[in-house]
Amino acid sequence: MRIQSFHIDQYNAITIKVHENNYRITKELLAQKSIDADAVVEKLRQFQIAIPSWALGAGGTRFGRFSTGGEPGNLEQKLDDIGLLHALTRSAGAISLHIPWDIPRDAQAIKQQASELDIVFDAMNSNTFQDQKDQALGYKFGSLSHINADVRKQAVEHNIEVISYGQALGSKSITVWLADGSSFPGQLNFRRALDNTLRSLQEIYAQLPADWQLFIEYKPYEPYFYSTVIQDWGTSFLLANELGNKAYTLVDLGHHLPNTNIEQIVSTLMYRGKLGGFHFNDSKYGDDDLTVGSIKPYQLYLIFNELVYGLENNTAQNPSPAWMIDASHNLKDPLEDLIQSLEAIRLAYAQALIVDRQGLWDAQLNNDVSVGQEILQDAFRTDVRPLLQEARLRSGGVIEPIKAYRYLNIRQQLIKERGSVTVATGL
Ligand code: LRH
Ligand code: MN
Ligand code: MN
Repeated sequence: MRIQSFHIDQYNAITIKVHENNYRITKELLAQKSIDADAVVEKLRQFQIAIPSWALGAGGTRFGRFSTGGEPGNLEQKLDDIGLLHALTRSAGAISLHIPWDIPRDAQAIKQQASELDIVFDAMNSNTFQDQKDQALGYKFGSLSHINADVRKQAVEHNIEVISYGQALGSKSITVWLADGSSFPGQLNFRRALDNTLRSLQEIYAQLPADWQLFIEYKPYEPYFYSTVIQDWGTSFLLANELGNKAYTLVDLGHHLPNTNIEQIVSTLMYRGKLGGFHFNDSKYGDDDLTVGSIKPYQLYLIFNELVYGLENNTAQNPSPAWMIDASHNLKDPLEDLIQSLEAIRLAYAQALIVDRQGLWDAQLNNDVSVGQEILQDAFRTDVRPLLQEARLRSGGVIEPIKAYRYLNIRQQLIKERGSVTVATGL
């Protein structure tokens, strides 16, 4: 199924009057605070978020997997699904591929399809945390950090191959996430494992095209439960610094121990120009990969507050980070889930854009703690949904994507086209 502009118009006609009124009220409200709503809308229109190729099917847990039906069976169908998301929201104009889950067999055709759907290729992801069929050596005891040089070499070569798949598609970055670690004290020599990892990354980095970036993702635990070689932002930052100016840290929101102050990590990384990208998701306990903003929307907003502060005013040295979702689970329709994630990210961004920066700075200068909090919470408590709706409308999308998705019976159409028992590659 492809969404045509008459579908969009048909749905928007139902809801346009209510929206126009809401937008007018929001615009007046912001004008009273000397904020230009149209300027915020313009920024929202530009803001695109990459959809992970592995989140388009119903995710599983290690206990089970329940198909939603109509799931994409190959990369072409995944692109079509992102095309649907992008047509509705005008904010999902990128895909992040995981290799080998989504190897582009015919790069030219895939590129062509993506460009018809107005989708670009964001960071490529390598995978040395699973053994693949026909793979000579196993990753049970690590990959880039492995004690055996042959295993390291195989893992390095895989990453280099992922870069070349990305080059064929026009991607400009690769994300490396390593499961490497240990589950028992005594299993691993920490320093040796870190040193091996650095050397392996250096070999990959040496093959990185001049206009590419390498993102190093960290995670404290899982799949191993005693130690992880790249356990935190400090380790990732250390490696990125050693590698050079094309290497950056990637922050996955689910990869922190409970109560970690992620917004402060964001601020510190930007201070040194080393924040490369995000994997957005939400969690209550661990790396839960739940819908963005479903559990801790205030934390998400505080993260965007740092991002906007850094990007708009103070951090010329930090390139604009890659915005990617890394969420999937086994309850909701994955497309509805992704629409909700996109909305949550953009809400947090819009709220951060309307923070009274000067007022906040003055409060900080005066150590006026109450006013600082008031200012931050005032923006958070402002209903900015009409701004997002207006941005979508102006870009040719729908005012209310989830409602439109249901109104247009998209899942039913996909089930009709692809069948009701379908399995997508991914987690
Ligand atoms: C690891 C991770 C990493 C992987 C993805 C599938 O937990 O966040 O980004 O590539 O999940
Ligand atoms: Mn991730
Ligand atoms: Mn994760």
